Order: sequence, then structure tokens, then C-alpha cells
Amino acid sequence: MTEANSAPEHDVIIIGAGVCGIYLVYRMLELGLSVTVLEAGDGPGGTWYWNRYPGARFDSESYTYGYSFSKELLDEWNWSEHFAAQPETLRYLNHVIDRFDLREHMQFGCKVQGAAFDNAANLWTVTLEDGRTFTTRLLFTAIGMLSAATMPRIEGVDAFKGPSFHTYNWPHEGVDLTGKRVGVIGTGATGVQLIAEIADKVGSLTVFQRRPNWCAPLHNAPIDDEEMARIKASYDAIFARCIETPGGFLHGPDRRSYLEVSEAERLEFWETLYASPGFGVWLGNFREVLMDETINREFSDFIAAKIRARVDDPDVAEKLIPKDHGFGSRRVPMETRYYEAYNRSNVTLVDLNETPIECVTEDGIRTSAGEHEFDVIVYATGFDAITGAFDRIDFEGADGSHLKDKWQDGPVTYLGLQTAGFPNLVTLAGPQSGSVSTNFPRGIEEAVDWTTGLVRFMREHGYQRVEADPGAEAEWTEHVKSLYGFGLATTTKSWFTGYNSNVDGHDTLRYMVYFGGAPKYRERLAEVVDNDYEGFEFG
Ligand code: NA7
Repeated sequence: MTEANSAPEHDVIIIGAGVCGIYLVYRMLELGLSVTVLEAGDGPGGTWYWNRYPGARFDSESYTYGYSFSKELLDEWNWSEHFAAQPETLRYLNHVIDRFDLREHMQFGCKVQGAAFDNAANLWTVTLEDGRTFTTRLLFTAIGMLSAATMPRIEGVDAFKGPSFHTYNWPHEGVDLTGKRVGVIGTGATGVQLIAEIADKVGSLTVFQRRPNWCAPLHNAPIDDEEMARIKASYDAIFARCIETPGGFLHGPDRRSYLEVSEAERLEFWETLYASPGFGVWLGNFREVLMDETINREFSDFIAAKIRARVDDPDVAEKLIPKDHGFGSRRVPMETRYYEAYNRSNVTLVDLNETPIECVTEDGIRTSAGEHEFDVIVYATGFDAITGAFDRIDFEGADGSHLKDKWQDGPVTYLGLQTAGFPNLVTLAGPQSGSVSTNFPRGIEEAVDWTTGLVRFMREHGYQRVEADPGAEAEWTEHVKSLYGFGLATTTKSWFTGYNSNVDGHDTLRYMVYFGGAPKYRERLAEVVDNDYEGFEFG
């Protein structure tokens, strides 16, 4: 930055060394700034550092998940599978860090407790849990949208005498589940990956399901050298495609209207989608499937028939078919032989609507029907999504108010990147940003590039301070809210809409996600820049 009144130790502090923090530090170093990354983990990778449960892998095509900013990086990295598993992704992120010499700018084991803005000096003081403090002109959060794991509020969770953990905190030394009696609570995208992976390795597996989700086959496959060479040769086209789709994936809505297609054609198309890899079945469908309840019901019935065909026991199949929401209105877990797991004699499905959990005991889990004894209990119970990681840090703004209080009834932001009263704080992948509803690295690269432009603009003008205008913030938040009128996902209870039964106050709709699609968000960001960062106040 330019001359400071009261010089902070750093121009920029980034909280988090995950997918976002890694690219952000690269860009800040390129600007020649003094920057450090504070990361809670003992290594980089964020989501891919923590989530080490068996079966953890991409649901995005690997080659749409890697960074696109460096041609050399694209040329030298080979993905081994179309949907790579967690260890490979973690290796990739470490490779990026080493290739661009970023590690020396990262500090690990640094759990940020709070950050307070000094209104006179225009700087942030960041405090770690161990008491250390750092000062910085600009504070950038790259703390992830699914990084605040939530345990269920069940009596006796600490009583179990065997190993038990949340999937996010899967022990780094690994857990040998061979022959063990394992209980899993939760059937979201995480539980579905885990259950399918371990079903044939454990002694017995008991799945505690509250609400089933609509799952669809991932159709993963290895990538050989020849195919990888073809992928490398088409990276331009791959990223061009990701840029034009609403979710930043290869899959975008089918251009035809549902209504203009005959029933036979429709069924053939749906069969093709079901047999194709990745999110196509969800995001490459007719637009109306995710917008119109009647059409959605028809497609949900199509998927229900698939589930019935794959699960031997009709009673179990019925329990696995969602009745409270239509296909695609919550995040669709992608699976590999998930439904077939329930055909195994060592796998039991416990429907918590019939027999609710009463408590966790020393030996297992007690439902209203009796006790299940386990050697290991796994909580695949999800996250305090998007705002949870913010709530766990005490951000104190210019007038001494706290971000957690400001966002108590739901986030309020300008572009999802700043919030009024908290100058010099940029919330990358924050609530109401485009990044949280996009194939993550695609959204992140844009948010980082935009932030880099903002920093450059501030340097050029000698500004020490940037702050969202309250009027612009109100307008953006209203705009985000207005988009909740469209699409079935905006009205269904899920982490997209801010529901989490394990967090106080998260039992009503919260406007967390920008549902306008990546192209519209990109347009808006560019417009703001073209208009000299309208909606921001500088000083
Ligand atoms: P999710 O999708 O939030 O799933 C959490 C699961 O845990 C879900 O099935 C919940 O049931 C269940 N859950 C949560 N609390 C309880 C209690 N108290 N009792 C019983 N069951 C419970 O999290 P995931 O980790 O699977 O996925 C998060 C994202 O990570 C995913 O979308 C990907 O983008 C990556 P519920 O449906 O609430 O009834």
C-alpha cells in the first residue's frame, strides 16, 4: 500500500489457506505486497485438508476444479480420475503452493479468534487463540463456506467410549474400520460418499437417516495419459464452457423447453443424463425441472423408479426416496453404488422418523426401538454453512459492533464481498457472493481477481480504506432476496437456505446464496468496476 499513517505489520492478512487463500496470496504477492496467510490447520488445503473420510472426492470434474490462471500449471498437472479423491486434491494444492513459492507466506496452526478494526489508524488487529496478534491494512477472509462442522444436539454425544468424530474431523492418522461395527448419522453428500465407500469393508454398518436426499450416479472413471492429453488440449474450451453456465460447471441447463419435447424424447434424454457422469442430471436438465413443481414431480418420479430398481427391499427403497422435497431442490449427492449398499446383509437403515434417536450411550446409539452397539460412530451431520465460519471469529467493526450480531438474523452484504461498518474487510466466498453458488474454484478465481483489482485501484489512488456504502448494501441484499422467488431450491430447507437444526436460530430462511447465476454476478462485478467501484466509499 502507499504511505500509512500508522504502519501495520502487513498490507494484507488472509485468513485461510484453502483453495481461495492459495490463489489470493499468489495475486497479492504479484502486487508486491507484504502478505501473510493465517491458517488454523497444520497444513494448507482447507476443505481438502480436513475432509479425510473414506470416499471424499470431487463431484465437479477434476479438470474444471483446478486453477485456470496458469497455463504452465495446467500443462504439468495430470488428474488420475474424472472425479478425483481427496488425497489427490490435497497433493494438487500442495503442488500449486510449492510451484509458486507460496508456503513461506503461510503460517499454520494459527486459529484466528478475533479481529478488531482501528477506526483512526485504518488497520485491523488480528488475534489468534494462542494470544498472538498481527496488524494489517486489509483483512481478507478465505475461511470456506463449509468449514464450521456441526455436531448433532443429541444427549450423551460425549458418552460413547469408542472413537467417534465428525467427518470433517476424520482422524489424520486414519481409522481402520475393517470388521468394525460402525454407526453413521447423516445422509447428505458426505454421508452418501462415506456409506458407499465403507459398506463392504466394515463388519456392520448402521445408517441413521432423518431425511433422505435424491442421489444420482457419479459415473467416475480413470483418466489415462491419452485422455489427459486431450483434456489439456481442450482447457480453453473447458473453461469457456464453465464461464457460460450458471453454476460454473461443464453442465448447464438444456436449451430446449420441457414443453417442446415429446414424452418419448424426454425419457430418452433423462435416461442419457442418468447414465452420464457428474452433475448433468441435476444442472444439465430442462430448466423447468428445477422451477416448476409439476415438472419436477415427473422427474422425481423418474429418479424414484431408479431407486426402486436398485434397492432389493421395497420397504428400504421407500425409505430412501425423499417425500418432502423434489429432486434437485437440495444439493444432489453424487454416488457410486450407494443404493446397492443397502442390499448388503451387513447394512441396516434406521429411519429416524419412525424410531428417533433418544441418546448416545457408552456403547452406541439408543433409538426409541432399542440400543445399537458400535465400535465407531461417525457424524456426517453437516455444517453451519457459509456464515458459520464468520460467526466463529469475533469481527469487531469501526464503531465497535460485532459482525455476528449484525448477521444474527441473516447476512447483509454488498456483493457478498463487504459489509458496511467493517472497512478493509473483504469476505471472499462470503454469504451472498457468487462464489458460494458456483463450482468453487471458478467463482473464487473471479472473486480473487476482482479483489486484486480493488487493491490495485486503492494503491493507485493512495487510499487506506474501503468500505461498503450502507445504501448499496441494502440494495444488494434486497436483490439477493428477490431471487429467492425463483426456483425450488430457494424454498426448500437445506444449507442453501440457511437451515441447520443443530444451530440456534437457524430454523428460518436465511438469504445466504446469490441465486442469480455466475454470468450475472460476473457482469455486476464488472459494472461496479467500470463505474469506479460504485457502492464503495474510499478514504
Ligand atoms: P448436509 O448436506 O448438511 O447433510 C447433513 C446430514 O446430517 C443430513 O442428512 C441431515 O439430515 C443429517 N443430520 C444433521 N443433524 C442431524 C441430527 N441431529 N440427527 C440426525 N441427522 C442429522 O452436510 P454434508 O456434509 O453431507 O454435505 C455438505 C456439503 O459438503 C455438500 O453439499 C457438498 O457441497 C459438500 P437432514 O437432511 O437435516 O434431515
